[in-house]
Amino acid sequence: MKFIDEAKIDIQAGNGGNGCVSFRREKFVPKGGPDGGDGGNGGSVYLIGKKGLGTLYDLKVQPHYKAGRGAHGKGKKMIGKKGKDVYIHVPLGVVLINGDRILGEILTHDQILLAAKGGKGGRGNYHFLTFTNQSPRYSEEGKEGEKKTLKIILKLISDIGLVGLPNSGKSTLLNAITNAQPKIGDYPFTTLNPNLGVLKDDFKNIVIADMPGIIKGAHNGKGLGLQFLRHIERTNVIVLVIDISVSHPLDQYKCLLNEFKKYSDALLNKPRIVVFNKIDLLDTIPDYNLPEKIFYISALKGTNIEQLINSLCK
Ligand SMILES: Nc1nc2c(ncn2[C@@H]2O[C@H](COP(=O)(O)OP(=O)(O)OP(=O)(O)O)[C@@H](O)[C@H]2O)c(=O)[nH]1
Ligand SMILES: [Mg+2]
Repeated sequence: MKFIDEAKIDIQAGNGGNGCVSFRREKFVPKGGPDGGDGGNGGSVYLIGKKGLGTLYDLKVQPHYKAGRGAHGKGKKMIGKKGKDVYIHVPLGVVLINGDRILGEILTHDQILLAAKGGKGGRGNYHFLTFTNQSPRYSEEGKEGEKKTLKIILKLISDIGLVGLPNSGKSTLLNAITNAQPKIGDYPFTTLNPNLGVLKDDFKNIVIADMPGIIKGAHNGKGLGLQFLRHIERTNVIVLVIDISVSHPLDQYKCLLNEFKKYSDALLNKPRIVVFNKIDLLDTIPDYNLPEKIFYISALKGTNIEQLINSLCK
């Protein structure tokens, strides 16, 4: 299914049913009191997190949701039936935005978030019985249900994010250390959408995300950049994947940190490790001095992959 990480939906909760005006009519009771029942509450619209989902594709295809209206009250104090609720299934990691307000986010399976509240049912006329008015001909109308246009964005939830310039070998590394089988190619921007995989031989089910390549200016939306920096925000650890076989490999390191810095401090301050990839193409391996923990690997040949996995498991 197509990877979509942003969608706009129109949601409408149900109106409440009207309260009823009615009077008791019984044999031998000439003047019965008021007995109009309350209207039912309108149905609400909820979002519910579903673990297996990984895209907002469904919301893009079907952007309109409407909950049921409450039924009107009836005589004999009968309450109108409540309107049917609507549950919209969303992947874990979505953020709900209404205008410039964040309404909430969904991070766990079956987590429910109220997105639009149903209108309250109106009260029937028996509520308005007073000493001075024994036969109230008044009842309340049901309230309108909330109506909203919501922006929904998906920020993938993964423990570790593989980040690097195009062609540095991120997807090859994901393929080497997880169950995922991403597309690999000897040209830039092979990966157009994030790929997720679960770390091999690990009982903790560590999820690793392979991101599309990042280029200079990504924070401004250059390349595929900005859209995907968002997905790195939620990872616990960032793995910078750097192609060591090109001249001046450290330029990649500087470029990536620069993009992080311009995007947000939060991204820049996330724990990270540095992986120099493609050492099989070198005769001698340099020894760089960086503040991060460093690994020298060949994702293609599997060199030093074990050590990297062990470190990621910790
Ligand atoms: N020699 C060698 N080649 C590698 C290694 N890792 C990846 N490659 C090659 O580098 C090219 C790019 O690999 P990918 O894994 O697609 O790179 P990527 O970082 O995912 O690229 P984008 O998705 O475009 O950002 C492919 O031709 C890989 O076979 C390695 O350790 N050694
Ligand atoms: Mg790739």
